[in-house]
Amino acid sequence: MQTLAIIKPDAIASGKAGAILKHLQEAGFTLRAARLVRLTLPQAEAFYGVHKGRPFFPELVAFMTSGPCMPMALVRADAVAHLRTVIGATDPAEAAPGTIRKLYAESKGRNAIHASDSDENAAREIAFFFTEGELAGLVG
Ligand code: IDP
Ligand code: MG
Repeated sequence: MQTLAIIKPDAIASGKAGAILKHLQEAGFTLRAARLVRLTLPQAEAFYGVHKGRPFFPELVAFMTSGPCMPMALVRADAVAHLRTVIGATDPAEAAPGTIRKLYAESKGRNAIHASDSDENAAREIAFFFTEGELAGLVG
C-alpha cells in the first residue's frame, strides 16, 4: 500500500522538511521515492484539477508554485488512511494535537503537507511525479 505526500512550499521555506520527514518515518512510513521540485502553474492546476472553480483555487495554485516542494511516495500498511490521520485536518486550527498540520502548518491554505485521499488518487498522484524507474529505485 502506498500514498503520495507533498511537503508544501511553506514548510520547505521555513526549514521544517527534515522534521516532517522524521515524523512520517516514525509513523511507520518508508520512503519509496522523493524529489524537490518547483511546480509550474500548469502543473499545479493539473495536480489540483479537482478543485478548479473553488474559491480558494487561485490562492492554492499561487501558493503551490511559490517555491520548491517535496513530493514523496510513501509505503505502509493502510497508507492512505493512516497518512490522513497523521497529517490532521486541513485547517491546523482544527487539526488534532500531535498531527503534522497542528505542529507545522501556518494556516488552512499554507498547511505544510498534502496527502492523497484515496487509493485511486494515490496511484494517479504518484504517477504524476514519479516514473516507473524511479519507483523501482533504478533512476534518480
Ligand atoms: P486536504 O489537503 O486536507 O485534502 P482539500 O480540501 O483537498 O484539503 O484542499 C486542498 C488544499 O487546498 C488544502 O490542503 C489547502 O492548501 C487548500 N485549501 C482548501 N480549503 C481552503 C480554504 O478554505 N482556504 C485556503 N486554502 C484552502
Ligand atoms: Mg485533498
